[in-house]
Amino acid sequence: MPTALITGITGQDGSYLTEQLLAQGYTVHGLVRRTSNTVRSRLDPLFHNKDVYNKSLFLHYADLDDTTTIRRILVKTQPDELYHLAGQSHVGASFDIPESTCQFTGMGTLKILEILRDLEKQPRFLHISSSEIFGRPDESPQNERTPMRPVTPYGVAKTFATQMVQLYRESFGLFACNAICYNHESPRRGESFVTRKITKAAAEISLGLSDEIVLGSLDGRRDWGSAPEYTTAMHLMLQQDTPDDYVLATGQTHSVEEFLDAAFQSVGLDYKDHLKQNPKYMRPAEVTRLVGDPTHAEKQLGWTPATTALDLAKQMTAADVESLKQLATSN
Ligand code: G4F
Repeated sequence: MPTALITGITGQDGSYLTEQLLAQGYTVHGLVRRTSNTVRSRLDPLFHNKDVYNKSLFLHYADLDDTTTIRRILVKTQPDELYHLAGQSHVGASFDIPESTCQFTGMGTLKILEILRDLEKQPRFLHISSSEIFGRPDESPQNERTPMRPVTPYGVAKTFATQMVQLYRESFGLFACNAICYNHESPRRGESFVTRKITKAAAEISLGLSDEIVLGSLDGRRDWGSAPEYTTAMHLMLQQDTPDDYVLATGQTHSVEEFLDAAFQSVGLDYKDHLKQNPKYMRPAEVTRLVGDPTHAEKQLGWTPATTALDLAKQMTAADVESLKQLATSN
């Protein structure tokens, strides 16, 4: 059975992809950062499963700038597929930490491509790119041929990485693909992203644990889809005969305000009774008109996004209510 290596395995996408690959009989290796905090909550069920951990799932310590260690792990594990999900992924934070964002998100990808170039057995490679590469595009919806016009440090770093993947595919013949992902969410989304921040606050307020939510601008519109649906498509990209880039999106946008309203309404609340706004959550520049055209993924991969943003608002709020209730009974 095939072997996969995943960078960013402890994240939202990494955890869903790991579950999907293990269910298909893969052996999965994951790179994790060495920190004193060993909590990896999204992987906990697999990590504590004696039939899985160190049988078909293995974790290895390596930072993205530690090329010697990454090369050693690649030579030792000989993966058939390499999913590169790791990197600083918070757009707002990238304005505060542009250097490390470019170092990990941009240069981190180039460093892996350079290692792959020298390997005898080259795995198929998938880079998780982002709609942020389009920034303020001239056309809507965007597809794989839309010119890149990033307006955030994160978007610039992702543009560099995306173009390097294309260059290594075209110049060095690597089987290297970009999954150009629009926002994709789930109950496992990090709590600093707006969707999860909203659904967690709605759940807390509905249970009487808090009374307010503090946000930045509500005007931004996003093409929000479901994370496990997007990781399914990521796997399909590496099963094709030839490498290519694919936009993963729903083709529909909603404003932050619409998502907020749907989440609060799902637990019988009016967000206007609880909202405060703070400029600290507003960004020096915002992307505009970002909405993806997933036609290429639909035709080539047979992939269709099924979950809408408003479904996600309800599902994620219900999951947050459930986990808060469980926490209360376990304490
Ligand atoms: O949830 P967000 O932080 O997501 P953003 O910036 O679109 O980035 C996410 O999606 C990209 C595309 O897939 C990824 F490349 C990237 O890695 C990440 O996963 O913000 C969404 C919107 C923005 O308009 C922001 O200004 O929500 C607005 N917002 C309003 N108040 C807030 C807040 N965003 C955050 N994070 N926190 C707030 O309090």
